[in-house]
Amino acid sequence: MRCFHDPGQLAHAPATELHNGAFVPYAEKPERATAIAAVLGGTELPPDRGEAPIRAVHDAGYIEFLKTAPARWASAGRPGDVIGYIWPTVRKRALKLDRIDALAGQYSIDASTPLTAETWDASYRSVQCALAATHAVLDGARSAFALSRPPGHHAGADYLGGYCYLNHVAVAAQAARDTGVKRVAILDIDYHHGNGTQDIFWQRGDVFFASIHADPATDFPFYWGHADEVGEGAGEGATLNLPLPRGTKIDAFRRAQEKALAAIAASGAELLLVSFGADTFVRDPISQFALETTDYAVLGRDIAAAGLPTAIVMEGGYAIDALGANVASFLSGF
Ligand code: SP5
Ligand code: ZN
Repeated sequence: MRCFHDPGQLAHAPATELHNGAFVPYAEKPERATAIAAVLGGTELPPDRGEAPIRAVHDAGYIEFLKTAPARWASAGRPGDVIGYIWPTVRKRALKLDRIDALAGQYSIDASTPLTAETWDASYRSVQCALAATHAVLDGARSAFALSRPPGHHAGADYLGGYCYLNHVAVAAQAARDTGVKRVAILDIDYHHGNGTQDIFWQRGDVFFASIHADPATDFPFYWGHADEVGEGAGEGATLNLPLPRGTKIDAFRRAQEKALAAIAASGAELLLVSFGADTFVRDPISQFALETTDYAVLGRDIAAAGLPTAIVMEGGYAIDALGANVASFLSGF
């Protein structure tokens, strides 16, 4: 299988994150990508398709913020990475403010996703990997893998969060639509709900979004991913949320994935994009499902059996010592 990765993605390395009231070492480490790359039989550098595909999904003001905020933060004499601490959420009108603290809140959903001087470039390269894998499949490959990192599925059109800045799978889905693919499906099997992807396609019927994830009543991102969220307007019925309880093992996960794949088949999708997270692993340090390394091959086989051209885009997975094996197991199913 063709695999895309750009070592430039490794430069993004926030030091700490706010977790349960304390600053702790950042879980989304560059070593994640190194561990995955080590088990792939070689990777290709993605071609540079420029900013246009990103701008087709993300807000221009938000892109400007990602590029410029770290320098503004540093020139204000602040130590550390850009991080928001106030959000315009409660009955607030859409004020146009320029203060960096106001912008950091406007363009984020949490305080555990620091923005560094290297973030834009690493995210840009991650988008190029997702685009390369998608084009490989559109050009006739049955499947391809994008070793994107940082992850992407928590990022919305105009916000960062959940270790994500640009939504790689959403940019890839839009690019596929723009090359004439009529219907695209996204299957998100990261432990966490893909809130950014859901938001981006919420009102659209041309991109079907199905997500299997930890019940947001107990897990991040809390405010998205409940079973009654089905999309709106032209998108009503094109969002499918299958939350599962903590402790979920392969049998229940596999049944949920069969349900998602049946809905994807019924949607008429011609192309499948998979947001793959290995944070469903039993020993993941920040998650609470109980999948084993060999289970990922089963999930991969089931997805491949759906018979759609499939591009796989990497999302979460934080048990670094097992991450390479878990990704290799998943890809072996294709
Ligand atoms: C892409 C993805 O998997 N994002 C997950 C974001 C979850 N963020 C909230 C949980 C924070 C847990 N922090 C633990 C830090 C341990 N060093
Ligand atoms: Zn996750």
